[in-house]
Amino acid sequence: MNMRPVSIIGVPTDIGASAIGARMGPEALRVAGIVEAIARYGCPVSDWGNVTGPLNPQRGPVDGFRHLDEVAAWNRTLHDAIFAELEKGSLPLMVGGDHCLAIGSISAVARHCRERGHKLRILWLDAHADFNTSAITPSGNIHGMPVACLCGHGPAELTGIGGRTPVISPADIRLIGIRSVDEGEKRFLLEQGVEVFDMRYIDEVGMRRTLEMALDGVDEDTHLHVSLDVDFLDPEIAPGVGTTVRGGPTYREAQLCMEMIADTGRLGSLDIMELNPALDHRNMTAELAVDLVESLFGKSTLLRLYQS
Ligand code: 4U7
Ligand code: MN
Ligand code: MN
Ligand code: MN
Repeated sequence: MNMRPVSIIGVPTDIGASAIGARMGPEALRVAGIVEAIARYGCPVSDWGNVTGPLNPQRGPVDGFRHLDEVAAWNRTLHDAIFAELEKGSLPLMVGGDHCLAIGSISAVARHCRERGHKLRILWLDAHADFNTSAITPSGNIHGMPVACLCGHGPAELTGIGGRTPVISPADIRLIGIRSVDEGEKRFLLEQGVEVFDMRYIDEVGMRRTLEMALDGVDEDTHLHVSLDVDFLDPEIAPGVGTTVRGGPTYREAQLCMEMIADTGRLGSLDIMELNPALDHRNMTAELAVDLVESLFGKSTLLRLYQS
């Protein structure tokens, strides 16, 4: 179980998305009790409030990107905030905010791993692959591009944050829960050899085997980063997101996923992204996200102690 102090950093923006509202995600997660939920399992936790950045001007795409300058500004700020937490020995928990912000958080994590000689494994839990580039994006929204940017495919403002391009190699990341991929994106994923555990795979082999595969090779030198896009979850249980896609993991499948991650004891950093309270019902999606976070920090551990 994690015993590193958890540092919560809110990032109130929807600068990389079409639907606005994810800017309210950090507050909705606080209202749902994210701080208390982590503290309940004995983890020291501090809430550092929100970082700040440019407003969302809601402009159209320019050369295949919407809001490139603003996205870069948010991500630079975030990189610095998260890198500082990692250096202190904390486990940074970024609460978003749209998913373009994972460029900043993962750039910090990758730099930390590089400097400390840790191996890095990223689990990207999402309905989407987020592997578009300006040449193939159907929307220009940068929340559909962070995995590509991290792998070095994107504008220099986004691929070089943290001092090295590419930030990660495709071998560092596993995409899980995927069920909506654009045509060009599909080809590019295959070409780059990104490992994708799509919903068909989860249906056929189950969440348990999927996680065993995705965590294969994780050892005591590995820093495990989890980037949870809340649209990973089935929209029946998680309606509060801008880009719902039917056919996602059920409540128990999602819990099992978190429990298996907790069991590794290697969780080093976490993003909870894309929650859009404007589209939610009575904060139910925020409460579900908090429930899943509890599992990541050891909720089921006590039950397992009784069993053994
Ligand atoms: B998210 C999309 F076209 N692929 O690029 C795009 F379907 O962070 C959606 O996973 C991206 O929520 C969704 O705009 C980004 C679209
Ligand atoms: Mn998504
Ligand atoms: Mn995403
Ligand atoms: Mn989304």
